[in-house]
Amino acid sequence: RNVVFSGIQPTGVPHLGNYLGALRQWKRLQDEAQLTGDKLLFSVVDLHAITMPQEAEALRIQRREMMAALLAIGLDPDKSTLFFQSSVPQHAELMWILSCTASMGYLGRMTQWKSKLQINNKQGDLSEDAMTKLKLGLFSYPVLQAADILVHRATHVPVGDDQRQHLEFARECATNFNATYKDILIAPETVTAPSPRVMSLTHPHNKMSKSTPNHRSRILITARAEEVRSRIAGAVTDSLNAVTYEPDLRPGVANLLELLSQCGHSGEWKEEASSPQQLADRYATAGATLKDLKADVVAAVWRELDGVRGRYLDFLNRKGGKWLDEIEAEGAEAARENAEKTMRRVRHAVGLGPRP
Ligand code: AQP
Repeated sequence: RNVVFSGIQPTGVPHLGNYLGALRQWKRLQDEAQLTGDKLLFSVVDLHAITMPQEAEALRIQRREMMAALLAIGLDPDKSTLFFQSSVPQHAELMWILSCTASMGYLGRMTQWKSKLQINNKQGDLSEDAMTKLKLGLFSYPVLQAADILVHRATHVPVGDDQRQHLEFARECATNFNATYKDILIAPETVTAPSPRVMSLTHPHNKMSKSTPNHRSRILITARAEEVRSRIAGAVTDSLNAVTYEPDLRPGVANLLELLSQCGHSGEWKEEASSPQQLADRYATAGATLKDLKADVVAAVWRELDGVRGRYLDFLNRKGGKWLDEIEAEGAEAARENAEKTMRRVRHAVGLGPRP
């Protein structure tokens, strides 16, 4: 039986990039699990969120908002185990054990901490000042991510393309542990969504991100119809008022075509054209303008998001907020039970606990 695990940081309400890159896939896997019998665990990874500065009260709220958002896109607590990472202490415990066989050299080559600290040189060479700014938690983030996955004996991890490197590292952690102690941990497979990286609407060379200050750069999955329209209308393109698919030369237009391709358009030629290139060819043949393209993108994105906001607000406020707490508590209990099974074997293998 496959075990699927994935996580999302409670650093804000998810956006279209999170949704198309990861969450939509989680929902699809949940639907398929009715046939496959796969076990599914999805976590709001709050311990990861504090690798960057967070205001305590804001984080407390954002954890709940993220849980409500996961439920609003259709994750069902009867079918998937949904929980806060910090409710399951086995994640942090395994992280420590993995840290003792993880290579600093390997972690040093990871790109995420460099991009968060805006270190651009390839080797990631650090000045003394940067060394002070680089916190141990941010540097060792991939070890915790590996523990999240390995503690649940996940076989498949659906993530966005940007997480490939971390998944490779998680496999390395499993191999190191198994070679040092005992063959217990499972090296998981990465499942990337067919969606490539969704780019920022204001800076289409950067990925769409929750924590970028400019709100106009993203569309939240809880957006109202009017917000979707105004964000797409304001999306940065260029001065050529025709549709072509040239990701390097015209990243803004390419991003819109990718979004349309992902969300599916409803034009009469929808059977024949679905890839961004095919869509661009159709628009070019029809002599369409960027305004025409944008109108179709608005409609397509709205078809995906219609209804999410209503469900999100309902879940956040049900039983004065208590309903969400109950759902999380049940999920956390199931996740702790699952993780503890692995940890008993791990503790024994390392010499920290009795035979399970
Ligand atoms: N722009 C994106 N396109 C496609 N997939 C994306 N993901 C994130 N941004 C895009 C995928 O969403 C999942 C959850 O991401 P995360 O919350 O763990 O953190 P992140 O990748 O760092 O996402 P953000 O939105 O950019 O958050 P902040 O601003 O907090 O760093 C992952 O599977 C990721 O691949």
